[in-house]
Amino acid sequence: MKKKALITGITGQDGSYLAEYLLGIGYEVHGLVRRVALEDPQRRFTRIAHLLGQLTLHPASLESYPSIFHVMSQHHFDECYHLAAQSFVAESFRDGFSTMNTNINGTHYMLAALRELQRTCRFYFAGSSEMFGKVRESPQNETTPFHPRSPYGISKVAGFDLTRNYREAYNMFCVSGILFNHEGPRRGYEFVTRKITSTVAQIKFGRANELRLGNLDAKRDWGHAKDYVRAMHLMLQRDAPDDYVIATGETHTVRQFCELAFSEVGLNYEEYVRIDEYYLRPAEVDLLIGDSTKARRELPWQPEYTFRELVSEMVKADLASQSSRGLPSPEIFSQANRP
Ligand code: NDP
Ligand code: GDR
Repeated sequence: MKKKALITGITGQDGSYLAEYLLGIGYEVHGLVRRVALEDPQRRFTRIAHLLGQLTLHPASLESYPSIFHVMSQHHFDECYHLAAQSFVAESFRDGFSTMNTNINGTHYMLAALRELQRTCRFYFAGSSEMFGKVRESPQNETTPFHPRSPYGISKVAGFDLTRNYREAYNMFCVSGILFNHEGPRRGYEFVTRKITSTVAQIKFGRANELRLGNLDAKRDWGHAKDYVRAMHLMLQRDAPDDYVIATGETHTVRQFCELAFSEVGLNYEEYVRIDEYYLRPAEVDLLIGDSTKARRELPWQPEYTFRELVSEMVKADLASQSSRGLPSPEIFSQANRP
């Protein structure tokens, strides 16, 4: 019998890689998507376009418990990966209320519907290193206290607590992955890595002449999303539910990311990068570096991509896109968001 998995956020970076991975190991894969996405598949399903014939998609809203309940009442799932979220930290400062609503209530609705209808379905919650925020120790592991620095981080701590509470109160198999930043060619254009690599490609093709960024000194533990979705699956294969930190154990500054990305095309980042205060955050997470010893020992899991390979793959993919068609500048998205 094929195992059946439900993925929320299947149209996002991780959802698309996870769907691909699960299909590859013989799962039947279902996804929850917004109704508007079904009405506009060409634009909304770009990351899963190549998988559409193999997926079963259900319209549902994270803001509506009945819509989630309805899907759960129609199908039995072995595993549920709850990835859908307002995932952009900067946006959570601009609209903390909708971030909280989607990320906290959405998670609660998923858990409550499972409890009501499918108690044996294993549940994965997409926790985040942003929960550590103003870090109390380095590197950060499963016992490091949380000190979130944004509405997004706060919403993820609430989701983590809800997930743990369903595990403890109702004896359900509910786990959180505490994943550090993970990237790849399918990353959204507003996140700093993709903003850098897509602009590097535009500069190389003469379609842009500068890259406006905020804090170049922030340090992140960046891995590849393909490696990280394998860890999500492994967490649901354990005998007992538990939470795991997933990270490379290396940290780099935004500046170092720029340096490497520009050097991939033979350019010096200092000639193109400009500091724009608009991109500074009201409260910053200065340093993240994860200790994934527990995951490496128990799942067992380890990343395959190096930092250098990640940057190189992202730059090459954006160069290929630029050579085949013009992409909108990431500045267009960001400018549209300016108050
Ligand atoms: P993306 O932003 O690429 O994808 C987010 C997904 O959530 C999209 O499918 C989006 O759907 C969906 N979504 C957002 N808001 C809603 C809503 N109101 N109702 C229904 N669906 C919604 O995120 P990632 O793939 O990068 O991340 C996946 C999860 O992992 C997120 O929860 C994120 O917070 C978390 N995370 C990510 C990390 C990373 O470095 N990537 C690290 C740690 C945690 P649509 O396409 O319709 O907008
Ligand atoms: P992050 O990712 O906030 O860590 O959250 P992001 O790529 O947005 O920022 C990383 C760091 O880069 C600095 N930065 C800029 N960031 C953006 N987006 N744009 C800029 O111009 C810019 N200049 C500097 C930021 O200040 C920050 O320090 C990601 C998301 O995927 C979350 O959903 C996830 O939970 C965490 O990673 C782990």
